[in-house]
Amino acid sequence: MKLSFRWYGESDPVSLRYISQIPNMHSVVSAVYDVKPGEVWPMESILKIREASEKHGLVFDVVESVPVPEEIKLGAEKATEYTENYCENIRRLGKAGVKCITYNFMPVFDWTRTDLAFEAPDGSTSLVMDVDELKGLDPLKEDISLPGWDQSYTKEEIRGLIEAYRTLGEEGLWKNLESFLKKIIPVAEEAGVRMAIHPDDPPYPIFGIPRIITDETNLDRMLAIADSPANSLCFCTGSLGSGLQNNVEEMVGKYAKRDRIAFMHIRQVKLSPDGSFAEKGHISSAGSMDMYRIVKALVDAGFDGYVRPDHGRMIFGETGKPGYGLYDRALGAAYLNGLFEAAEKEKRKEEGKGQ
Ligand code: CS2
Ligand code: MN
Repeated sequence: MKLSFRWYGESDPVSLRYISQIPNMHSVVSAVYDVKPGEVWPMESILKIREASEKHGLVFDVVESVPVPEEIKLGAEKATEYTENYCENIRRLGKAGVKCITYNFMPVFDWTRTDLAFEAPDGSTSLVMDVDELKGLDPLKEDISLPGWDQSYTKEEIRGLIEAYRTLGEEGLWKNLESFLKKIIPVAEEAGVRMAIHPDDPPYPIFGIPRIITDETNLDRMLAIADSPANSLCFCTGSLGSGLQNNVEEMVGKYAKRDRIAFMHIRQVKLSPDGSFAEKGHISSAGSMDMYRIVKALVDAGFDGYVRPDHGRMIFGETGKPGYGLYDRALGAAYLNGLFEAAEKEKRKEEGKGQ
């Protein structure tokens, strides 16, 4: 595996210098943040990230994300032009040495939580979702805004988008995903890039808006649209693990064996029977997923893709972007290093090759 860490660019309070000090750190996961979704990224901005990473002995070979504009997801008039621009971004990133591009197909909202700084008894804070709090809300009736939402939309625009997606429905969204993949995957193949779709977070519809990258049946359906390693998953344990329907440990093994995981986001959640969940420290004992089993499944399948610790808690008094502080993600990285070392040694032993 290649250990990686998300970096939000020069304005990120977590510097590349700090990231490079984490043991075994290999790749920088970043993006061009000052270009609107749907537009082409200037080559100069892409190369700037590469140079900055190289200065610290790191490789810029993973992008998260090239956002898919709503027009593509909705199949609107501009979809053709924006898809062409998307293909151009894939070509440019491939030329700059990027091997993996993360994206998602979530309508309107990326991840959704009801609280970004829920305090645990130990004083750490993390992102949580309380399904009861969510149930009471209807963004078409009330003036609401949840943490994590794109603040650049006006309330009226959000209303319009929600209505459009409710009309489009699940099958309409599948159709638009299919057209998009049919266009971009051949381009990715040629550019030597693996496209890695991030699951919907949480993995169920919210406010009557369809969400389709949610469970095993739908992951199978998505991967079958283009049966190519360039059409792969960004397997986010936290996102899929927030769905009561998902057995994450088994799913990781299944897709890793088929070589359809390009990128692993590893994080822990504590899931309640009603579907509410809280993000936790990475270790298995803190939440609902067995991290050793997840890593073992990857190692046993010969996984050689990218791994990053996903969201962390805020600890040691750190302040910053919710989920993306340095300390808890660095602890997560150290823990993952340990799990991989153990699983790799175990595998060698099982194969009779000793330590
Ligand atoms: C998130 C997302 O869970 C995560 O990794 O922070 O913002 C994620 O980067 C996007 O959904 C990927 O497109
Ligand atoms: Mn993730």
